[in-house]
Amino acid sequence: QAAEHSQAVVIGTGYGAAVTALRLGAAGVPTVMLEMGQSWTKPGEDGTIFSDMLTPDRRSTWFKDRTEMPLASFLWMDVANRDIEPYAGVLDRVHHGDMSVYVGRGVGGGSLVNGAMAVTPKRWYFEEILPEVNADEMYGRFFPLANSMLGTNHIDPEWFERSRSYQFARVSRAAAEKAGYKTNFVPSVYDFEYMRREEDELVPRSALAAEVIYGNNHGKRSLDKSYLAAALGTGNVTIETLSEVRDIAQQQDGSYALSVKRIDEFGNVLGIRQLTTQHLFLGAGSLGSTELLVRARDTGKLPNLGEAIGQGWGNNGNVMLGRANLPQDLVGPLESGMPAMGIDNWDDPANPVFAEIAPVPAGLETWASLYLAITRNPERGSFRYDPGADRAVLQWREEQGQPSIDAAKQLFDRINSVNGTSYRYDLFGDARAFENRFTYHPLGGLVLGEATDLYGRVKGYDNLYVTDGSLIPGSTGVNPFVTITALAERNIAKVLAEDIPKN
Ligand code: FAE
Repeated sequence: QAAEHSQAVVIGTGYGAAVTALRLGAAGVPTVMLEMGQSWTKPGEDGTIFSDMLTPDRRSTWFKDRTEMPLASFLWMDVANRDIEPYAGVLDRVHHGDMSVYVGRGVGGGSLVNGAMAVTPKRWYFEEILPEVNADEMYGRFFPLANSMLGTNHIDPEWFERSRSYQFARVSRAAAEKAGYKTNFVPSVYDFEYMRREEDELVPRSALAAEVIYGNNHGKRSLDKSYLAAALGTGNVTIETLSEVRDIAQQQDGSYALSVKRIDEFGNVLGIRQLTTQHLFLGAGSLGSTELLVRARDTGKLPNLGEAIGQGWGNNGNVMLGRANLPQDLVGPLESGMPAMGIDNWDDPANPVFAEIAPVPAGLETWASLYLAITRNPERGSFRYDPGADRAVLQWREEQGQPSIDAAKQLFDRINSVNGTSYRYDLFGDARAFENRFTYHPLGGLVLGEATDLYGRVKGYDNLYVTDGSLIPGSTGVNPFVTITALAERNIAKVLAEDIPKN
């Protein structure tokens, strides 16, 4: 069977991929996007597209027979997880020894499952992690462009103060402020006006109905509603789903040949498709894009790839923890699934921590305050190719997470001592207070300026590009999708101007 050809191919449909496809399509370049997950547009038997967190079904999880929630237990009881039928569900937890990584699967990538927090990093920190990127241009042009395209909006502070669904955040804010810490509202791509109507029971509930990590049926401006809708609207972009790129090779004429495994939603293999392209853009996320290039290098298909491929991976210093609230500090049974506030101690040189005040949308009083802390952990992991499994395996030891725990502990010890509270030890399946065996924020593996040039062009090859979170060197100091989006906008503007011939 002869290979099909497309001028440009974008692998994945997450943030980096979606930006790239839109800009290519708008410039008139015929572009095929290849996504291993499904398109989440068809309602299931219950009339909804996604399942919620309290009664997850097969749609929740990527090919597992049991769900794998970040909060493994409550009062040490295994109440969070459910047995399910293996299926091409929306959330994957990819296991790599001591670290597992949550990623979204489907058209929209992580935007389908994430908490919608749209945070622009502190400029001084951005300049530190990516010193060779022009910060004036990023903060003057590309961050504002990314936020406007993503549909970032801000909570009405007056509504926040009286909303039942943010009582949990007000309780956490009071505890942090009593200890002398500053809190900030965080912008979001969840529509706060919609949420307000949810609370008033004027519209179907989503954030207020325990929907977040398995997808939101309403309210969220995920990429399928923003960048990808615009990309399809150019008429030059098509998206092929349930299509996983397995191998990349270069042909004699310099073009790239891809092997694409096609499956149905139950995992039955339908075939291997061959596709060739002039310009290949990797947007499969930190794990996905890094694996593709580590595999291509170590199987000899792209032998000019260098040592920097697979290096510089970090978890954005993620660590999760819970505090036990005082008995009188009720948060109530209704918690918005979308965080709207963080404890911002990032500017403290001695102990920088940015802790998102996270919900526990359990539908009952939990007496718990939950946090996802982002810390400045200098530890980095790397990927090694395992030929037996044909997989790139992350090298990361549990001890490498310790600096994150130490930083979070310093901040929350103080909050606890000032407030007379303690940690929750019942949330992570055993008696630990700090969970650092998973991350929501995989970053790096194909670091900008190391594995690629300063615009994401892979070193050693022409017309081969990285667009996603794998460019960022392990840390952004805030939740990463705005940074990934803005950097992708900057890079594709350069590539379109210099590398792609005008039709
Ligand atoms: P990503 O969005 O991961 O997209 C990669 C896509 O490529 C996915 O759709 C994959 O299925 C697909 N793919 C992978 N390998 C292949 C292959 N070989 N062939 C074809 N397709 C492939 O990449 N960030 C924030 O800024 N704010 C938040 O509130 C937030 N909350 C989060 C909550 C959760 C539960 C999770 C999991 C993440 C959260 N994040 C948050 C992180 C954010 O979603 C993540 O940084 C971005 O999605 C990464 O964007 P990329 O473009 O790198």
